Amino acid sequence: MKTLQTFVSYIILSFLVIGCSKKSESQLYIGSTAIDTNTIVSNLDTPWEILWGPDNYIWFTERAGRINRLNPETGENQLIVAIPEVYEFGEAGLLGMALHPDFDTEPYIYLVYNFLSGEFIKERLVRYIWNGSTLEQPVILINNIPGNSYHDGSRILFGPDGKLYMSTGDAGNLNSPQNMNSLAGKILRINPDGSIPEDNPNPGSYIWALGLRNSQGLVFSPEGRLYGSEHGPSNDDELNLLESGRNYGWPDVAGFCNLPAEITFCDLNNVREPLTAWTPTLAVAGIDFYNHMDIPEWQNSILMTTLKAGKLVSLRLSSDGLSVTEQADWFTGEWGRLRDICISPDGRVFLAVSNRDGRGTPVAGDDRIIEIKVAGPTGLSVQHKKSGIIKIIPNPVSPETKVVINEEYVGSGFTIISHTGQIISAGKISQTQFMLDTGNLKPGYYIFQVSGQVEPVSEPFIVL
Ligand SMILES: [Ca+2]
Repeated sequence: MKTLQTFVSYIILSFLVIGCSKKSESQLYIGSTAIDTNTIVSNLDTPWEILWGPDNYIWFTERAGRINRLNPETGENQLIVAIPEVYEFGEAGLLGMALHPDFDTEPYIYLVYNFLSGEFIKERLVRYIWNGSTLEQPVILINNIPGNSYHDGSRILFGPDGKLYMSTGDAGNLNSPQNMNSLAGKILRINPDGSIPEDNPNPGSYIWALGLRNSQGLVFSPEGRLYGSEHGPSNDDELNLLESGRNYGWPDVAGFCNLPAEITFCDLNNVREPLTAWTPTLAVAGIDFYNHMDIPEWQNSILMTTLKAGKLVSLRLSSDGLSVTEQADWFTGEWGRLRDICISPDGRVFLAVSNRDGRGTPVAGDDRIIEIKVAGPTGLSVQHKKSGIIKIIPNPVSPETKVVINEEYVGSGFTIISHTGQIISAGKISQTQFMLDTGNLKPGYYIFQVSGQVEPVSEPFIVL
């Protein structure tokens, strides 16, 4: 009987352990900051784009054509739709995704995917409407972009100017990146309705920057600068600061303008050199900007996933954003190929593992999405740890909302940060009570963050 009881207890205990899927799998360190890592969803196939939605869900694509909506708190994953037109072959398939910046009122989802046109692989940008349960009413915004089984890009994201930015690969044609009549090997800038912005650098053209080989990572910094990762050939992966009308050199230039022929080309063609280049290559993929206080080692850094090198690279930027001042590697070999990254408003980092993409060595449970967070309370719960330091009353806010803060913070600076990590406004605290100006904030989730003379603290608030 005792044996049976022990056995039953063991079974119950096993279920309890299995049930605690959110429990930390391993504790690691980022410099001196202890972090926990967790698999929040597993058994995926080549998750390609992961992004944090305004609904506080993670939205992600799988390359075969699936779009998913993941509850990051429970791990519950909802397959929204599978798009039958997607042609997955080699590197081709369903690639980038972006949500309209005013998603609450304009629930548009933008997708880039490869498809077959006769026997040729092409690429298109499509806009769908999210109806609360699935995607409907697809509208093709740009069709028949050159595609191939490799070098298709493509990341898409909205800029602070409300325009959609899209990277395209050279699709294996070395004549395309320098050809202004081809949309391949470019950064495109597009109105949300698919039309060409009037203020693009080349009138009547989507082309905003040229000379790219295969860019699979784009991010805007809080200051509004656009950075891109770029797959080099067998040398010279790049991190670029992308600017309107600039030429990034491919295929005439790889990496810096340092060979005689490259120097000549660069002088003649307004080439902007990369901020950093890597030889041997890492296979650089998705990037995001870390702007939280939880992990000081990553503050003001671009975090870059890599496929071949299987690590996360942090690239700290100078205060003017024009150079990389510090570079460090994290999690090398821990999970395998890393395809993309997103960061939650409270500073958790999520990585998409990509071992089923045809070039990896999948293990049981691959592919997966990994959550990285500081051990203990994260930014969202800093208020609990430092209860009483900042009070926002009432919250959700009203026109009469005031901030009450301890005396020791008078003289400190504060910032209001959006759910995407963008700094919305900043100011200085001159007294222990003051009105919070939220008049120009759109409905959403924000963080009131204080830093300066003493230990930084933050408090989330909601605008309805
Ligand atoms: Ca070079």
